[in-house]
Amino acid sequence: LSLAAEIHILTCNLPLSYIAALRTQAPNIVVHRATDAGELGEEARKTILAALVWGMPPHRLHLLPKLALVQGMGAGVDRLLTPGTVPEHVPIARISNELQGVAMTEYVLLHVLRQHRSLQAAFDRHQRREWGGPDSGYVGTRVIGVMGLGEIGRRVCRSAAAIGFQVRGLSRTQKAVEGVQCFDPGSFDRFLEGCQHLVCLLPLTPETGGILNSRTFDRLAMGAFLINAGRGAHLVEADLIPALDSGRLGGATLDVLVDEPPPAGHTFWSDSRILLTGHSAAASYLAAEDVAPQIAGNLGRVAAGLVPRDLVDRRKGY
Ligand code: OXD
Repeated sequence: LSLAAEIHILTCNLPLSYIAALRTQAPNIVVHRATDAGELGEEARKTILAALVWGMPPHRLHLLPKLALVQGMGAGVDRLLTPGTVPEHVPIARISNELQGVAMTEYVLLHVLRQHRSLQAAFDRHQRREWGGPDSGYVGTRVIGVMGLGEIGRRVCRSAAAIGFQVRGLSRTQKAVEGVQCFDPGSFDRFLEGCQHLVCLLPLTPETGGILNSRTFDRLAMGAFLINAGRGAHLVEADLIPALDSGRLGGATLDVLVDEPPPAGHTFWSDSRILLTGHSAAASYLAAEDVAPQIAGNLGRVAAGLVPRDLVDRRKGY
């Protein structure tokens, strides 16, 4: 692949560490920074081949006649799929890295086990200098429902099953994962029925927005725990506190919210039944060096007129 040639890229906010890591693979990248493609001169606009994007992409990408790739820098691409954001003919790619699954597995197991073993109560007993603790119950009687069976979700499911949990998985199309009971949306209620932990790892699409709502919660076991590490808009925020108040939910760990960071006055900050983890679940291991080869590979491919890898399917929305 032609990584020796100059490759012009546009970004508004790519950290310098990423540029440096990319340069070790593609030494001749030329970086243009702008939040709006219209801020660039006519000549520069004509040279740009790819846009590298965290969160929202630069505006008016349609002004770039040679744009052949919009590379999202995370697993989720919902913001790139907002109509009018990336021109229809431009392929969108996302980051796909095994470490995302490793980090997410660690995150989900941490919080499921924390909930299962009532860790907060142990801290409280320690504070009171109280010895001993309750029997948490056999792990094999506990049911975890994982929504989303992509690469990350499947790894989470397999790891939870290996510890001994009963694991159910939900995906848009029926999947088969060893040791996991798999469901599709047609059997959503059966998937939810009696789950003690509900874990959302879904991509945000028109079908999945608001899926964590009171109707969903009502089908879980009494006192079930919620973990949302998908996108903030999966949760109907107004339904959470009532579900906690009624005892339907026993607690919630939320890595993502619609407004990030939430305002200081947001009720979720001050509710001890809720833990906010600040959109850190899967990012923890991924360094610039881990993603640079994938991005450089895609830059080389588009420079050579080839189709980039790890493409997003716009119809599916992920
Ligand atoms: C992602 C994220 O999409 O970190 O990868 O949210």
